[in-house]
Amino acid sequence: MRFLHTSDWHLGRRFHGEDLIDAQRKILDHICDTARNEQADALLIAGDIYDRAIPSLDAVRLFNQGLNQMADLGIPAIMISGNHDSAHRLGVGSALLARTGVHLRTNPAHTATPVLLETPAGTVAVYGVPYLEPTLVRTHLEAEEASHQAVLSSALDRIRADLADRPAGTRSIVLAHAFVTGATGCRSERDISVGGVDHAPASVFDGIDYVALGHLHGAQQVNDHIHYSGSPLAYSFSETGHTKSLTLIDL
Ligand SMILES: [Mn+2]
Repeated sequence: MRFLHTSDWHLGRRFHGEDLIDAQRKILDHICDTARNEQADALLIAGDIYDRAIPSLDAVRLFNQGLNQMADLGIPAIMISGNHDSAHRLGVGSALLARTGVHLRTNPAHTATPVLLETPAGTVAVYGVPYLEPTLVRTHLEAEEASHQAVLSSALDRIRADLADRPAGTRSIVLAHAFVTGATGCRSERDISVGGVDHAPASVFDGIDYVALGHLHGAQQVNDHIHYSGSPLAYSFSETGHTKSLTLIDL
């Protein structure tokens, strides 16, 4: 089974005063064309859909167009909110959109409720972990402390518990928006540190077959099964050396 992983679209972002909306429109076309041409079974979008919590009208129009394009693909799209998104605003209508195959996971309460994909090669449970702001979600997730490691660990414990109840052979994918220890940032990610710590160890994702990460704008592998797709466009001069890409995964 094949997945197309992308993140950090930052719709509405401007670059030193330049409007990027046309470039972003072309990128959304390219993402949908690629999903179609590569016969992906699902599209994974790991957060920072918008650049701002209150996006520009042009950004909202483009997102609306993108939703229609994704629904027309005829494959599921699973999307989470990132630290730049307003989870509540992005998540409006998510139950209705799910009927079209576009699954917006923006509520931490739904992290352990997977989107189940039935493919000829078997079942895949796809879990969407929206960006977790430690101080806001700590209580709900019953985390030990308000840190990225603690809240992600709690969310992943719930996911592993759900997975343990599913039939043997069920494969798992987690979407998350986080800074994993050892990965490389650049100048266009907003600081998410809490008490001086902005990262969580890769071990929080132990037991998951593929982790589709967002947040860092450079495409990179943390290890065999944990990847950042990176942003599809450069959003700062610190990204001059990046080769922008989408990540195609055969699981
Ligand atoms: Mn981002």
